[in-house]
Amino acid sequence: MGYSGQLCEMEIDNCASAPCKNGAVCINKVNAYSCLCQKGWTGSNCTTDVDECSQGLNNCDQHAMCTNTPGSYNCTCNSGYRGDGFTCTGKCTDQLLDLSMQLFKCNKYYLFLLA
Ligand SMILES: [Ca+2]
Repeated sequence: MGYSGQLCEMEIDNCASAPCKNGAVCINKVNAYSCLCQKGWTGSNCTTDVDECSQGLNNCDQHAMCTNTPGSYNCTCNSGYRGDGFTCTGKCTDQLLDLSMQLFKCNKYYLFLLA
């Protein structure tokens, strides 16, 4: 098995049926194949999503919430923070009113940052 042709001269392409999913690379072997999964996928055929959130494989900011998605994940800044989810900053820090005094306005309250 693993070969075809009268003299068994042709190796069967075990990747012909495209068994590797989600963009994985299929490597043909004698009587077998293996899949090189894209990032975010796992399993013998790369059909199992990696849960980056529960496995700690994400780069979400410490002030962000991680949401698992098929093949990837999303980061969303927590309430009170803004950014792209990978870097979240407090709302207060970008409402600088007086640099010399380090006086910030945080919502309707004023806040002195202690150096
Ligand atoms: Ca995922």
